Amino acid sequence: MISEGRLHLAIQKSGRLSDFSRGLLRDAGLRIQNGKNDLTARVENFPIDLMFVRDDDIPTFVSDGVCEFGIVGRNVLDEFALGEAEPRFEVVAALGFGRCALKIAAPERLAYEGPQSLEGTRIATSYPCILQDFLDRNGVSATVVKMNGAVELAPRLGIATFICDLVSTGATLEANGLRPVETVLESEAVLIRTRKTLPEDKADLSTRLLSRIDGVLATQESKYIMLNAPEEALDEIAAILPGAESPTIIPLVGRPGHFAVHAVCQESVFWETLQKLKGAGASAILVLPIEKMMM
Ligand code: PRT
Ligand code: ZN
Repeated sequence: MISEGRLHLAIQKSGRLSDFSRGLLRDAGLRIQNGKNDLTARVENFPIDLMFVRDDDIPTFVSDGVCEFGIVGRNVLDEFALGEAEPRFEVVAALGFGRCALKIAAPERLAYEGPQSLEGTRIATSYPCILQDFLDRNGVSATVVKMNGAVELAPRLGIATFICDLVSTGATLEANGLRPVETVLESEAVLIRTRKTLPEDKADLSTRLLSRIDGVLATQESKYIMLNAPEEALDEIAAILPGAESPTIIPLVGRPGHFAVHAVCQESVFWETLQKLKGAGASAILVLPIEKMMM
């Protein structure tokens, strides 16, 4: 199953991160073959094999070097890492999807005045290590009750007073008469790499893969801006362009003293930015998406 000379990347088989993980790899130009089995797939145009697994197994696979790379939520990764003497993986990129927060929640009517309100209570969670670490850092002693799912039911079942669970919209908490009182961890999907030393050919492939993924992440935020402006406005306009280095300035034919300004902006371009550019003297402002970028 593990082929020599190819990289191995573990992604979630099915769940909240699967489609986004596949989407990211597709945007990085990887053509994923539909394999004969549903555990692995070959990438046609890059020497990499994908492994489809439970998200909880991804940190182990990458730490052991079974897979050189993996995509997993920071919540799952931190829970794993807290149980390890030394991390055997490193986070190489935050991917901007799978965003959620691990929060402590309390029954709506229960008074909460900060972490000291947790003293001596029972808290149900699927993230016992992260929660224990939070309690230790806050000098609180409480009983951590490990549950593998349906954590939000714990207060109603009388298993615990508080819960510590992932929240994205907050609808689940609300539906169960709970309200968030503490944020323990902000999470999103991350790309991780094994710390095991790779042979030279695989190290080169890793660099190529990372450069493609960095390119995709950079283009998600980046925009190409084109505008026209009189010479006296150029300095002010250059200062407004968000995250743009050295814009290209081209003289406009037939309009002496007027220039076209082209720039790659590496931060979000909002309507407010366009209004400021116009106020500074810019006209014919165009904002274009960038399809590919390699720095
Ligand atoms: O089968 P496998 O073990 O691979 O999947 P899984 O069931 O363990 O994980 P999955 O697919 O549910 O989630 C994968 C990852 O998505 C998580 O580890 C997080 O990093 C991320 N993620 C983002 C979330 C959420 N948002 C999320 N809202 N994971 C879970 N939830 C759950 C939460 O536990 C709660 O039950 O959604 C509910 C709350 O959602 P809201 O919108 O009502 O607040
Ligand atoms: Zn899981």
